[in-house]
Amino acid sequence: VNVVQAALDGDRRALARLLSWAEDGSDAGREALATLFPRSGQAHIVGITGSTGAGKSTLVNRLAAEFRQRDQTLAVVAVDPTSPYSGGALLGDRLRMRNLVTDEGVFIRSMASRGHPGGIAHATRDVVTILDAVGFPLILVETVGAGQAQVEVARVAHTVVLVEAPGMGDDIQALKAGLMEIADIIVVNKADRPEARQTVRALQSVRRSTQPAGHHGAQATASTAPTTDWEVPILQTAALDNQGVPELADTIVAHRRYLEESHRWEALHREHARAEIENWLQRHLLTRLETHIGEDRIQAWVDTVQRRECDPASAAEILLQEMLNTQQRNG
Ligand SMILES: Nc1nc2c(ncn2[C@@H]2O[C@H](COP(=O)(O)OP(=O)(O)O)[C@@H](O)[C@H]2O)c(=O)[nH]1
Ligand SMILES: [Mg+2]
Repeated sequence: VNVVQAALDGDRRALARLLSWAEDGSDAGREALATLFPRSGQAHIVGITGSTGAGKSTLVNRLAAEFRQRDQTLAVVAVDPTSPYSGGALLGDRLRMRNLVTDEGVFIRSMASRGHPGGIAHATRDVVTILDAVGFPLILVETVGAGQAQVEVARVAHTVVLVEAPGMGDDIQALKAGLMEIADIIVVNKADRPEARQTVRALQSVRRSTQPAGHHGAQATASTAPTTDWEVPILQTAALDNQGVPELADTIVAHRRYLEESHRWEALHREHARAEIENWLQRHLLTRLETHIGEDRIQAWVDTVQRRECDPASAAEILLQEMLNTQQRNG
Protein backbone atom coordinates (compact mmCIF):
# COMPACT_ATOMS: atom_id res chain seq x y z
CA VAL A 1 0.00 0.00 0.00
CA ASN A 2 1.18 3.48 -0.76
CA VAL A 3 0.88 5.23 2.58
CA VAL A 4 1.59 8.67 1.11
CA GLN A 5 -1.19 8.31 -1.46
CA ALA A 6 -3.59 7.02 1.16
CA ALA A 7 -2.82 10.01 3.40
CA LEU A 8 -3.37 12.35 0.46
CA ASP A 9 -6.73 10.64 -0.15
CA GLY A 10 -7.77 11.55 3.37
CA ASP A 11 -6.99 8.31 5.19
CA ARG A 12 -6.37 9.47 8.77
CA ARG A 13 -4.64 6.28 9.86
CA ALA A 14 -2.20 6.52 6.97
CA LEU A 15 -1.60 10.15 7.93
CA ALA A 16 -0.91 9.18 11.54
CA ARG A 17 1.63 6.62 10.31
CA LEU A 18 3.39 9.19 8.13
CA LEU A 19 3.61 11.54 11.09
CA SER A 20 5.13 8.83 13.28
CA TRP A 21 7.75 8.10 10.63
CA ALA A 22 8.58 11.78 10.45
CA GLU A 23 8.80 12.05 14.23
CA ASP A 24 11.16 9.08 14.35
CA GLY A 25 13.33 10.60 11.65
CA SER A 26 13.23 7.29 9.77
CA ASP A 27 14.23 6.80 6.12
CA ALA A 28 10.58 6.17 5.27
CA GLY A 29 9.77 9.53 6.81
CA ARG A 30 12.50 11.26 4.80
CA GLU A 31 11.18 9.68 1.59
CA ALA A 32 7.60 10.66 2.36
CA LEU A 33 8.70 14.21 3.11
CA ALA A 34 10.61 14.46 -0.15
CA THR A 35 7.52 13.30 -2.05
CA LEU A 36 5.14 15.57 -0.17
CA PHE A 37 7.25 18.72 0.12
CA PRO A 38 6.23 20.23 -3.27
CA ARG A 39 2.60 20.16 -2.11
CA SER A 40 3.33 22.12 1.08
CA GLY A 41 3.50 25.89 1.48
CA GLN A 42 -0.24 26.54 1.37
CA ALA A 43 -1.21 26.26 5.04
CA HIS A 44 -1.35 29.12 7.50
CA ILE A 45 0.79 27.91 10.40
CA VAL A 46 -0.02 29.50 13.74
CA GLY A 47 2.21 28.95 16.79
CA ILE A 48 0.53 29.24 20.18
CA THR A 49 3.18 29.67 22.83
CA GLY A 50 3.52 30.81 26.44
CA SER A 51 4.20 29.53 29.92
CA THR A 52 2.73 26.29 31.22
CA GLY A 53 -0.62 26.98 32.83
CA ALA A 54 -1.34 30.16 30.87
CA GLY A 55 -4.27 28.38 29.25
CA LYS A 56 -2.85 27.53 25.82
CA SER A 57 -4.56 24.15 25.51
CA THR A 58 -7.89 25.53 26.69
CA LEU A 59 -7.58 28.40 24.24
CA VAL A 60 -6.50 26.17 21.31
CA ASN A 61 -9.50 23.96 21.95
CA ARG A 62 -11.85 26.97 21.86
CA LEU A 63 -10.09 28.43 18.86
CA ALA A 64 -10.39 25.13 16.98
CA ALA A 65 -14.11 25.03 17.77
CA GLU A 66 -14.47 28.65 16.61
CA PHE A 67 -12.75 27.92 13.29
CA ARG A 68 -14.90 24.80 12.85
CA GLN A 69 -17.98 26.97 13.25
CA ARG A 70 -16.63 29.01 10.35
CA ASP A 71 -16.34 25.79 8.30
CA GLN A 72 -12.57 25.99 8.40
CA THR A 73 -10.77 22.64 8.31
CA LEU A 74 -7.72 22.59 10.57
CA ALA A 75 -5.06 20.54 12.29
CA VAL A 76 -3.77 20.97 15.84
CA VAL A 77 -0.25 19.93 16.84
CA ALA A 78 0.39 19.83 20.58
CA VAL A 79 3.98 19.52 21.70
CA ASP A 80 3.49 18.02 25.13
CA PRO A 81 5.89 18.25 28.01
CA THR A 82 7.29 14.93 29.22
CA SER A 83 8.41 16.06 32.66
CA PRO A 84 7.30 13.70 35.45
CA TYR A 85 4.90 16.39 36.66
CA SER A 86 2.98 16.59 33.44
CA GLY A 87 0.88 13.41 33.63
CA GLY A 88 -2.15 15.20 35.01
CA ALA A 89 -1.82 18.17 32.72
CA LEU A 90 -1.56 15.89 29.70
CA LEU A 91 -4.71 14.06 30.66
CA GLY A 92 -6.38 17.42 31.21
CA ASP A 93 -5.31 18.59 27.77
CA ARG A 94 -6.76 15.48 26.15
CA LEU A 95 -10.03 15.81 28.04
CA ARG A 96 -10.46 19.37 26.91
CA MET A 97 -9.83 18.33 23.33
CA ARG A 98 -12.42 15.59 23.56
CA ASN A 99 -15.36 17.40 22.01
CA LEU A 100 -13.30 17.87 18.86
CA VAL A 101 -11.97 14.37 18.35
CA THR A 102 -15.13 13.04 16.70
CA ASP A 103 -15.13 15.93 14.20
CA GLU A 104 -13.75 14.97 10.76
CA GLY A 105 -12.78 18.58 10.06
CA VAL A 106 -10.11 18.73 12.72
CA PHE A 107 -7.06 16.52 13.13
CA ILE A 108 -5.22 16.53 16.46
CA ARG A 109 -1.68 15.29 16.89
CA SER A 110 0.17 15.17 20.20
CA MET A 111 3.95 14.98 20.00
CA ALA A 112 6.36 13.86 22.64
CA SER A 113 8.90 16.58 23.41
CA ARG A 114 11.75 14.03 23.56
CA GLY A 115 13.12 11.25 21.45
CA HIS A 116 13.51 13.09 18.16
CA PRO A 117 16.90 12.45 16.53
CA GLY A 118 17.07 15.87 14.90
CA GLY A 119 15.54 17.75 17.81
CA ILE A 120 11.98 18.73 18.61
CA ALA A 121 11.98 21.81 16.39
CA HIS A 122 12.92 19.71 13.39
CA ALA A 123 10.34 17.01 14.15
CA THR A 124 7.66 19.66 14.61
CA ARG A 125 8.55 21.22 11.29
CA ASP A 126 8.34 17.85 9.52
CA VAL A 127 4.98 17.04 11.10
CA VAL A 128 3.65 20.46 10.09
CA THR A 129 4.97 20.07 6.53
CA ILE A 130 3.11 16.77 6.14
CA LEU A 131 -0.15 18.21 7.52
CA ASP A 132 0.26 21.17 5.17
CA ALA A 133 0.97 18.91 2.17
CA VAL A 134 -2.05 16.66 2.71
CA GLY A 135 -4.23 19.76 2.60
CA PHE A 136 -4.96 21.22 6.04
CA PRO A 137 -5.28 24.96 5.31
CA LEU A 138 -4.78 26.00 8.94
CA ILE A 139 -2.43 24.42 11.48
CA LEU A 140 -2.33 25.46 15.14
CA VAL A 141 0.88 24.45 16.93
CA GLU A 142 0.85 24.59 20.73
CA THR A 143 4.37 24.67 22.17
CA VAL A 144 5.46 24.60 25.78
CA GLY A 145 6.84 27.85 27.03
CA ALA A 146 10.36 26.66 27.64
CA GLY A 147 12.86 29.26 26.46
CA GLN A 148 14.35 27.89 23.28
CA ALA A 149 11.17 26.10 22.17
CA GLN A 150 9.36 29.41 22.20
CA VAL A 151 11.93 31.05 19.99
CA GLU A 152 12.05 28.06 17.64
CA VAL A 153 8.32 28.19 17.03
CA ALA A 154 8.99 31.37 15.08
CA ARG A 155 10.94 29.24 12.60
CA VAL A 156 7.91 27.09 11.91
CA ALA A 157 5.00 29.51 12.19
CA HIS A 158 3.78 32.41 10.09
CA THR A 159 1.89 33.84 13.05
CA VAL A 160 3.09 33.58 16.64
CA VAL A 161 0.47 34.01 19.36
CA LEU A 162 2.00 34.60 22.80
CA VAL A 163 -0.37 33.61 25.61
CA GLU A 164 0.10 35.27 28.97
CA ALA A 165 -1.95 34.98 32.15
CA PRO A 166 -2.24 37.44 35.02
CA GLY A 167 0.16 36.78 37.86
CA MET A 168 2.38 34.50 35.78
CA GLY A 169 3.47 36.90 33.08
CA ASP A 170 4.60 39.42 35.68
CA ASP A 171 8.07 38.26 34.85
CA ILE A 172 8.19 41.16 32.44
CA GLN A 173 11.98 41.12 32.26
CA ALA A 174 11.87 37.76 30.52
CA LEU A 175 9.50 39.22 27.98
CA LYS A 176 11.88 42.07 27.38
CA ALA A 177 14.61 39.53 26.76
CA GLY A 178 13.03 38.56 23.50
CA LEU A 179 9.69 36.80 23.76
CA MET A 180 7.95 40.00 22.83
CA GLU A 181 10.02 40.13 19.69
CA ILE A 182 8.74 36.85 18.34
CA ALA A 183 5.06 37.59 19.05
CA ASP A 184 2.69 38.75 16.32
CA ILE A 185 -0.32 38.66 18.61
CA ILE A 186 -0.30 38.84 22.40
CA VAL A 187 -3.17 37.34 24.37
CA VAL A 188 -3.81 37.92 28.05
CA ASN A 189 -5.89 34.88 28.95
CA LYS A 190 -7.85 34.46 32.20
CA ALA A 191 -9.29 37.92 31.65
CA ASP A 192 -12.01 36.87 34.10
CA ARG A 193 -9.45 37.61 36.82
CA PRO A 194 -9.28 41.18 38.12
CA GLU A 195 -5.43 41.26 37.85
CA ALA A 196 -5.72 40.88 34.08
CA ARG A 197 -6.00 44.64 33.52
CA GLN A 198 -2.68 45.21 35.24
CA THR A 199 -0.99 42.55 33.10
CA VAL A 200 -2.38 44.20 29.97
CA ARG A 201 -1.00 47.57 31.08
CA ALA A 202 2.40 46.08 31.87
CA LEU A 203 2.53 44.40 28.44
CA GLN A 204 1.50 47.63 26.73
CA SER A 205 4.40 49.46 28.31
CA VAL A 206 6.83 46.71 27.28
CA ARG A 207 5.45 46.86 23.75
CA ARG A 208 6.09 50.61 23.61
CA SER A 209 9.69 50.14 24.68
CA THR A 210 10.58 47.24 22.34
CA GLN A 211 10.81 46.58 18.63
CA PRO A 212 9.07 48.70 16.02
CA ALA A 213 5.81 47.27 14.74
CA GLY A 214 6.06 44.62 12.06
CA HIS A 215 9.14 43.00 13.46
CA HIS A 216 8.79 39.26 13.19
CA GLY A 217 11.13 36.60 14.47
CA ALA A 218 14.47 36.76 16.15
CA GLN A 219 16.15 36.20 12.79
CA ALA A 220 14.46 39.11 11.05
CA THR A 221 16.98 41.63 9.80
CA ALA A 222 16.80 45.07 8.31
CA SER A 223 16.73 43.60 4.80
CA THR A 224 13.72 41.41 5.50
CA ALA A 225 11.78 43.80 7.75
CA PRO A 226 8.47 44.75 6.13
CA THR A 227 7.67 48.28 5.18
CA THR A 228 4.00 47.77 5.96
CA ASP A 229 3.23 47.97 9.66
CA TRP A 230 1.63 45.43 11.91
CA GLU A 231 1.16 46.71 15.41
CA VAL A 232 1.24 43.71 17.74
CA PRO A 233 -2.26 43.66 19.25
CA ILE A 234 -2.79 42.83 22.91
CA LEU A 235 -6.06 40.91 23.21
CA GLN A 236 -7.88 39.57 26.23
CA THR A 237 -9.55 36.17 26.41
CA ALA A 238 -11.26 34.09 29.05
CA ALA A 239 -10.85 30.70 27.43
CA LEU A 240 -12.83 28.82 30.07
CA ASP A 241 -15.84 31.10 29.49
CA ASN A 242 -15.19 31.22 25.73
CA GLN A 243 -14.78 35.01 25.84
CA GLY A 244 -12.71 36.90 23.27
CA VAL A 245 -12.15 33.82 21.12
CA PRO A 246 -13.92 35.06 17.94
CA GLU A 247 -11.82 38.27 18.15
CA LEU A 248 -8.65 36.20 18.40
CA ALA A 249 -9.71 34.12 15.39
CA ASP A 250 -10.38 37.35 13.45
CA THR A 251 -6.95 38.71 14.39
CA ILE A 252 -5.22 35.52 13.26
CA VAL A 253 -7.00 35.75 9.90
CA ALA A 254 -6.10 39.47 9.69
CA HIS A 255 -2.43 38.67 10.33
CA ARG A 256 -2.36 36.23 7.45
CA ARG A 257 -3.90 38.88 5.21
CA TYR A 258 -1.24 41.36 6.40
CA LEU A 259 1.54 38.84 5.64
CA GLU A 260 0.26 38.37 2.11
CA GLU A 261 -0.37 42.02 1.38
CA SER A 262 3.04 43.07 2.70
CA HIS A 263 4.74 40.18 0.80
CA ARG A 264 6.03 39.07 4.16
CA TRP A 265 4.50 35.64 3.41
CA GLU A 266 7.04 34.89 0.67
CA ALA A 267 9.86 36.41 2.71
CA LEU A 268 9.03 34.15 5.64
CA HIS A 269 8.99 31.09 3.39
CA ARG A 270 12.40 32.12 2.11
CA GLU A 271 13.74 32.55 5.64
CA HIS A 272 12.34 29.16 6.63
CA ALA A 273 13.82 27.52 3.53
CA ARG A 274 17.23 28.99 4.26
CA ALA A 275 17.13 27.95 7.92
CA GLU A 276 16.13 24.42 6.94
CA ILE A 277 18.86 24.09 4.31
CA GLU A 278 21.46 25.33 6.79
CA ASN A 279 20.16 22.92 9.40
CA TRP A 280 20.50 19.99 6.98
CA LEU A 281 23.90 21.18 5.78
CA GLN A 282 25.11 21.11 9.35
CA ARG A 283 23.75 17.62 9.88
CA HIS A 284 25.16 16.30 6.58
CA LEU A 285 28.55 17.88 7.26
CA LEU A 286 28.74 16.31 10.69
CA THR A 287 27.79 12.90 9.29
CA ARG A 288 30.42 13.26 6.54
CA LEU A 289 33.00 14.26 9.08
CA GLU A 290 32.26 11.20 11.15
CA THR A 291 32.50 8.84 8.15
CA HIS A 292 35.55 10.40 6.47
CA ILE A 293 37.57 11.48 9.47
CA GLY A 294 36.27 9.08 12.07
CA GLU A 295 35.15 9.52 15.63
CA ASP A 296 38.70 8.88 16.92
CA ARG A 297 40.17 11.87 15.10
CA ILE A 298 37.30 14.07 16.30
CA GLN A 299 37.82 12.87 19.88
CA ALA A 300 41.54 13.62 19.58
CA TRP A 301 40.71 17.23 18.70
CA VAL A 302 38.21 17.41 21.54
CA ASP A 303 41.05 16.40 23.87
CA THR A 304 43.39 18.98 22.36
CA VAL A 305 40.82 21.75 22.78
CA GLN A 306 40.01 20.57 26.30
CA ARG A 307 43.73 20.89 27.14
CA ARG A 308 43.52 24.40 25.66
CA GLU A 309 46.29 23.60 23.20
CA CYS A 310 44.10 24.71 20.33
CA ASP A 311 40.97 26.86 20.10
CA PRO A 312 37.68 25.30 18.92
CA ALA A 313 37.39 27.38 15.74
CA SER A 314 40.88 26.38 14.55
CA ALA A 315 40.22 22.73 15.42
CA ALA A 316 37.02 22.78 13.36
CA GLU A 317 38.87 24.34 10.44
CA ILE A 318 41.62 21.72 10.55
CA LEU A 319 39.05 18.90 10.68
CA LEU A 320 37.16 20.37 7.75
CA GLN A 321 40.38 20.68 5.75
CA GLU A 322 41.32 17.08 6.57
CA MET A 323 37.90 15.95 5.38
CA LEU A 324 38.19 17.86 2.10
CA ASN A 325 41.69 16.43 1.52
CA THR A 326 40.45 12.89 2.15
CA GLN A 327 37.62 13.40 -0.30
CA GLN A 328 39.99 14.79 -2.94
CA ARG A 329 42.28 11.79 -2.61
CA ASN A 330 39.34 9.40 -2.84
CA GLY A 331 37.60 11.27 -5.64
N1 LIG B 1 -9.76 31.42 35.44
C1 LIG B 1 -9.42 30.93 34.26
N2 LIG B 1 -8.75 29.75 34.19
C2 LIG B 1 -8.39 29.30 32.98
C3 LIG B 1 -8.71 29.98 31.78
N3 LIG B 1 -8.21 29.27 30.74
C4 LIG B 1 -7.61 28.19 31.26
N4 LIG B 1 -7.73 28.17 32.61
C5 LIG B 1 -7.22 27.16 33.55
O1 LIG B 1 -5.80 27.25 33.61
C6 LIG B 1 -5.22 25.95 33.78
C7 LIG B 1 -4.17 25.68 32.72
O2 LIG B 1 -4.81 25.57 31.47
P1 LIG B 1 -4.13 24.86 30.22
O3 LIG B 1 -5.00 25.11 29.04
O4 LIG B 1 -3.79 23.45 30.53
O5 LIG B 1 -2.78 25.71 30.10
P2 LIG B 1 -1.45 25.42 29.22
O6 LIG B 1 -0.48 24.74 30.12
O7 LIG B 1 -0.98 26.76 28.82
O8 LIG B 1 -1.85 24.56 28.05
C8 LIG B 1 -6.38 24.97 33.76
O9 LIG B 1 -6.73 24.65 35.07
C9 LIG B 1 -7.47 25.75 33.06
O10 LIG B 1 -8.75 25.30 33.44
C10 LIG B 1 -9.43 31.21 31.89
O11 LIG B 1 -9.75 31.88 30.90
N5 LIG B 1 -9.74 31.63 33.14
MG1 LIG C 1 -1.09 22.77 27.23
